Amino acid sequence: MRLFDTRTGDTRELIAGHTVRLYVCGITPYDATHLGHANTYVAFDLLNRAWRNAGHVVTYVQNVTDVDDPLLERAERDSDDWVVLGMRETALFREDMESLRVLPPRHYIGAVEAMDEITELVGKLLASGAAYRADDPEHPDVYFDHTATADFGYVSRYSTAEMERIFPERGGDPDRRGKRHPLDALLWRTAREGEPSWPSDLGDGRPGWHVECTAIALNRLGEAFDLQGGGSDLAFPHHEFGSAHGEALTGLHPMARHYCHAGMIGLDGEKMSKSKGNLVFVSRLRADRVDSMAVRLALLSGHWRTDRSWTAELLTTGQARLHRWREAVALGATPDPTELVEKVRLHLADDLDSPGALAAVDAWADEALRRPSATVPDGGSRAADAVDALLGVALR
Ligand code: 5CA
Ligand code: ZN
Repeated sequence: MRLFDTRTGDTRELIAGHTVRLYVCGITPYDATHLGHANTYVAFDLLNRAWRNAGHVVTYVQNVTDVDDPLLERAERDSDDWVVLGMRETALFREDMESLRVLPPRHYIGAVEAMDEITELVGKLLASGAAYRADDPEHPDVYFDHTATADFGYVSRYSTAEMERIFPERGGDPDRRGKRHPLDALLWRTAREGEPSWPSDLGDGRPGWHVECTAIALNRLGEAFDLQGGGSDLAFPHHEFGSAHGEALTGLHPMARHYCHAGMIGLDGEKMSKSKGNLVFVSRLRADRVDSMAVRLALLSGHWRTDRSWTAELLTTGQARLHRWREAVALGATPDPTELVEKVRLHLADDLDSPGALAAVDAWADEALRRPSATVPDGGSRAADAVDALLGVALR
């Protein structure tokens, strides 16, 4: 399996043992799953399927950021209970993923249920000197000193200027008083009036965002796990700090062997994001009786790392493709799919080249629908099984 690695900036062989240890960042459940989220999970699902198909056992871990500022703010805005909001959106996410045939992770862990793991990790970072208390007697929050590990910035490979620009846009608090450096990231926020908090040796409070993933990943996958994944907006600061936390804890550099980031999906040219409100929800499409397999094919028609837009045309093309593939499979007797299956495997092993894999199935379906003389009786069902196993598209 060759995959592009954000950290090294090149496409390289990912040499995995029999068991592959995969961590993909989960949702912050304050709103429904849009096609941007879906694209990221479908991309890593493709990887999961390619590994399994090659005989690996994949230990897949994913978190749910079920307590964080965006969730609390949305609950406040809508006079909703943040716990109920999180539960509702998490349940909807799981339904959406199931409809898209995204294989569920082995461990699906919320920040709240991992609270003890998180506080233990923060305690260790404080004890080692990688973390410190903000110089603020009223709220002595715990921060991670971003200079605690050598070579900070190696995941995203952003310059200091870029990091300083992006940090406040993605949850960072450069102007918080009492910090050693503007770029330092929150590990533990001491209790505030009206906010949820948990008792701990650190004092009552709640966790910062990055440390949640470090604790959940390391405690289930162990040191130097194979791959940390998410959308490209997570490279910095989230994975940068997550890796630095892990490195400060274990002394191993880097925390994960590969860092992979899926491209951003926009709507008609603009990044799809909750704050812009230009969202297409998976659940909306489902409610409109759109076949989720066509949605999956529409997402897979672009390369996983490429930023791209969702358009009505993309979906129409996905629907037409699905129809054609199903017609071919329904013939029963079709051209021998052996070569097709091998081609799809090779395309996936080549940095998850889904457009190449789709084109190979297209060619096979075209040939089948021309009704050639050389066919095998079980061709259709064998092709359907392979397309389902490797691409997650059900054709029957
Ligand atoms: N809970 C954190 C990760 S620990 C979080 O980022 N949650 S999220 O709900 O905001 O995003 C979930 C996943 O969807 C992340 O991997 C994120 O990178 C990805 N994502 C968000 N917006 C888009 C988009 N427009 N296109 C592609 N992926 C996206
Ligand atoms: Zn995460």
